[in-house]
Amino acid sequence: MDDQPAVKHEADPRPAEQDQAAFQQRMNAAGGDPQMAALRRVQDEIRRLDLERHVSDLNVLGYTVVPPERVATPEFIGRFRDKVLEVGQRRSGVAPDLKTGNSHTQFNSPFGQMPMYILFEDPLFEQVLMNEVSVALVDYLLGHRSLLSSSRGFIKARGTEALVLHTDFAGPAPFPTYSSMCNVTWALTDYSKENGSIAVVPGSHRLGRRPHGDEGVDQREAIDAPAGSMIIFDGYTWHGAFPRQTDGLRVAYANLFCRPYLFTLEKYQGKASPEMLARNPKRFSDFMGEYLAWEYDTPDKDMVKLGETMAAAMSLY
Ligand SMILES: O=C(O)CCC(=O)C(=O)O
Repeated sequence: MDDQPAVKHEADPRPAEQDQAAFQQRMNAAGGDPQMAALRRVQDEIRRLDLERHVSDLNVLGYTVVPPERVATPEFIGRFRDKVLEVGQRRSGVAPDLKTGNSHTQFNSPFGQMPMYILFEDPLFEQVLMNEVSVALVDYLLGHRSLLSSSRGFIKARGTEALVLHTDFAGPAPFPTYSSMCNVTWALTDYSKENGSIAVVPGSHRLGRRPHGDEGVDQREAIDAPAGSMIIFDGYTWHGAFPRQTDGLRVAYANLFCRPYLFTLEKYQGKASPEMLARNPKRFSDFMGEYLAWEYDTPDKDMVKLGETMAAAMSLY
């Protein structure tokens, strides 16, 4: 990658597939049960990266905020924010005015300007996807072979309407007792209520359904987080956004993930170039869904690949 990785924990240095000895050790410890071995791998990563507090937040609150110094350098966050703004400008023809925000008052939507499907716009977004804190917490919530469902930017100015509370998970209630989707949002400018931060209802992920009417509005909390923070929430957590009341732009980027038996919001399978696949760890190709064997159109389906897909779909971790 010519764009040098600046994310501290840039890539998982020991994915199970590349470290056969560690994998074999876990398999032995798990009595040959691949699901238990996967659970151990997830646990090892949480411990190695010292993420226990964030796992506890995800369980109790349904969201967690990882501080900037744990995820990336200020230099990387600056480049990241500029890339999102660049994509926004390419998509709309509007040059963003980060200082006044006047460029974006025209995007009259609670989402502001929301360029979608942007992973392929710059290799920097691959580094974001493979950030090892993000990978470890996504693997904890959705298992180690979950898929990237969407990659999107948010550029919002003053006056943006409040975004109503919703869940990202779109299935029927009651929701499953395990997580099905999650959202990893990077705040690329400072988040506060006045700045139009995400609004969350702590603990709402446990209700297993989406809010009815105004339910939850009084329990909304703003996320106060400096630029560069990584905000991770369960797909069942009730969330929205406060209206922005300050000048300038609120810039953010979100990767959404789902379990491998769900449809992704955006199409990734078969879309990453061979160069992209080659320059990234294997987990990247799994995020793209390269291993999946759904939707086959031949009578002589590769049963090994189908078995691998079924095992990934059934694995809690
Ligand atoms: O960041 C925002 O303003 C909206 C976030 C949101 O609702 C989402 O990503 O699902």
